[in-house]
Amino acid sequence: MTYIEQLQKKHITVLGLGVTGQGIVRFLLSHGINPKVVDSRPVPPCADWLNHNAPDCEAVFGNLADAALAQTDLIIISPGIPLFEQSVAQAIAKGVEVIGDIELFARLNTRPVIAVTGSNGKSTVVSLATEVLKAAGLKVGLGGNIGTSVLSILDDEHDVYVLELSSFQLETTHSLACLSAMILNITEDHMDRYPDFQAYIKAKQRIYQHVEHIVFNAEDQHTFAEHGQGSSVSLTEGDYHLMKVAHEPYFAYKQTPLLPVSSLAMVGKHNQFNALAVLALLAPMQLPTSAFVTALGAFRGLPHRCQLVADVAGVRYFNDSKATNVGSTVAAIESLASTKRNIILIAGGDAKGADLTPLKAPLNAHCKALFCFGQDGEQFMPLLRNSHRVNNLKEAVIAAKSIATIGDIVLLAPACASIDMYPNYMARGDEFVQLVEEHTLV
Ligand code: UMA
Ligand code: ADP
Repeated sequence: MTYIEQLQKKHITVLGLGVTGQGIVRFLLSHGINPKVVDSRPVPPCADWLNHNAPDCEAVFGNLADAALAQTDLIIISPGIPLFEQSVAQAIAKGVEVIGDIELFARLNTRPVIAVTGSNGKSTVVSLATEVLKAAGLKVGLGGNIGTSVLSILDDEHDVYVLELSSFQLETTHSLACLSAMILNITEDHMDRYPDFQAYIKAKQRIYQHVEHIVFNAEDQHTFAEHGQGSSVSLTEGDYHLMKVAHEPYFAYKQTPLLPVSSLAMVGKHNQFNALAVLALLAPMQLPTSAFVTALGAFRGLPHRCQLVADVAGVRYFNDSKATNVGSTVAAIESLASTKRNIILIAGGDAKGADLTPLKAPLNAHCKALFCFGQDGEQFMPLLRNSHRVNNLKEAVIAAKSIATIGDIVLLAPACASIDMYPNYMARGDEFVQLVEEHTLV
């Protein structure tokens, strides 16, 4: 009996009706399975879609305790719901199997998988890797935490899959076989979901469960695999590293130059690391160098990641709204830093329980002022002497502009999630760009 035939005989509950839940329901329907659909939100994001497309599915919205989760054979759970959620934990205790959509994908997929997790850089690395594979003429399925349900890309058309995986998704993944996989870095994030940092690391480490070619960050021991050899990446000390050839920096493997750093269109040290990560991850694919040259030269980075949005009267404005944790804000400050303390940082929002102290050293070394806003804005105030509390992003942009002088950088890198004031980080970044346009172009 195929795995799909086994599923057809089970009573399945899809828990969560956002992007993931919709992908799961759509997939099950296409195989003749009508799951029960449950969400703790009274009106989940895809409720209308379900009404129109799957009227025969039983739906329970609002209270998980009403959903009889323990009376089902299999729960396919969305990443936003923790396994310790009371009704879920009770179902697990009663012996109900609980998996995520990545696990379902893993059980059905037959193609090579390149998988990436980490606290920062995932989307950039998977997008660049995808561009390289496409430049080599391959059909690539890109999905996961980047925003596309993995089940929506599962078909026979693809030669290879590139998956961005969050710690939440990895918690419910057991059998994902990868050709290569990497944890890019681990710094504190999601401390509102995990009991401690070790638990977050443990979730990320699950990516190495069944990997042929392990790739890790030579400078971050949290990314090292407990079992198995692999390739390390670091600007200075990895198997994949930078080296100079006739004074020109090159991406290199074990002292052999591969291609010049100047072939990378993206700027910043962290993006050079990301390019090395892509070279390491794709090594087992044995692609021609020309594919890397084409993709590295064409890929200019994703929006809202350290993006230069305006240069007005010698003041540069950068939108790094995707800096939703401390590590990414540190990376942004360090990659834009010069010998002058010329950065005016705008930060704040929902800090997700993070310890902000790692920001103190880079702030004091490179920032002339800090404007903080949002739910946890007050927590940023002690980090720098020249800190100011403002009520919103608009006040921050106006205040930053008023003190900026030629050569300065105004950087939105909030080190926080946006959900206290915005629907998502894109809306926050878009508002920043709009405010910069309105208030700087006089
Ligand atoms: N929620 C409830 N009740 C429910 C179900 C969800 O309150 O019954 C809440 C969750 O707590 C969360 C929100 O609804 O606050 C969304 O959760 P979800 O599981 O429905 O999310 P999806 O829409 O399915 O999107 C998820 C990922 N979201 C999360 O893990 C929170 C998306 O990553 C991912 O793109 C998508 O699956 C496709 O794989 C987003 C994200 O923020 C970008 N990820 C975190 C991050 O990158 O830091 C991990
Ligand atoms: P993720 O998908 O892990 O959130 P993104 O590529 O979307 O990663 O980038 C998120 C944030 O992290 C952005 O602010 C970006 O500038 C920053 N960033 C990108 N690559 C790295 C890296 N290798 N190390 C640290 N920060 C990074």
